[in-house]
Amino acid sequence: MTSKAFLAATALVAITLSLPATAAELTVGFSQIGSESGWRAAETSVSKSEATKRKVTLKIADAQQKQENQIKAIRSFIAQGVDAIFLAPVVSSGWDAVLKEAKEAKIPVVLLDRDIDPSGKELYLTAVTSDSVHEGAVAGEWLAKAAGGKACNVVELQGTVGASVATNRKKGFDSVVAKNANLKVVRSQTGDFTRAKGKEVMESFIKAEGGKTICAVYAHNDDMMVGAIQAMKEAGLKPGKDVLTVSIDAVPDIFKAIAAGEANATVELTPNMAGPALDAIMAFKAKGTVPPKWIQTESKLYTAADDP
Ligand code: GYE
Repeated sequence: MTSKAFLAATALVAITLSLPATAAELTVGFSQIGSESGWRAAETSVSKSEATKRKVTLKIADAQQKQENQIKAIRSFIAQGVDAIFLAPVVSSGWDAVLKEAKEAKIPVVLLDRDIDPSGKELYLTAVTSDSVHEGAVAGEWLAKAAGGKACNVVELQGTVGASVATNRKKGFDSVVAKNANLKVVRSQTGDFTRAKGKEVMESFIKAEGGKTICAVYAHNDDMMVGAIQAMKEAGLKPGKDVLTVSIDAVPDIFKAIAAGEANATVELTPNMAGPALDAIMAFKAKGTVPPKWIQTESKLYTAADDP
């Protein structure tokens, strides 16, 4: 081999070695919150199939709703040297230290379905989420129309305390209430996004308010509404008829309730957050393409009129 040819050959080897990982070689660690809702269970299974479609190895760690478990999972992903980390942050604050560790290890982080505080903006590559303030506003606008100007006492079931989606869905709904003097939120409490808590809190609302004075229930997710519907039925109320309902997620069980005339409206949220996140990571790894800071998914209202 001439020295020129040798140089060319070694250069080629060097180029080959430095080529970015192909999709088949990518391993992504996903710190998932848990399985508090039907929506979240769907997100987990869709994430698995989206990863399989793209030949990406996806390692999912279930944090059982605890931020400390999520922090541990992220540290373990860093130690394993994964190519990227997906994080569905249970609450919005307290991520700076661990995300700095990921950044130092040069592992890109993508947020899925919830946000972290703005101070952490530099610590992740992109966030795949819906506009959760808008979702709350869509729910509020539906109720404003459905109430038709009549005085309407609303009870609100909030999501997990400190979760971006709970703060934002409340904010969006409140902005509509502020413009409609007939709407009044008389009770508002967390139901932690679960069916069991949604039922329990609704029972306490009914006790405190006397069921008949409640005109509408707004729940930050469908699971809490399904629990609330149960509570209303047990108290002899007719959800969907005497009491208007609007919630968020569009899971199969709320459509069943809508079809049965026991719920009125839901705002759809796609469980496919991982698909766009994987595409962003693959393009980033292969070509250095930097995605937009926010990849927004759609939110759409469904009622019985849509015949879902
Ligand atoms: O709406 C709720 C879940 O973060 C968008 O979390 C997600 C929310 C979803 O438990 O059902």
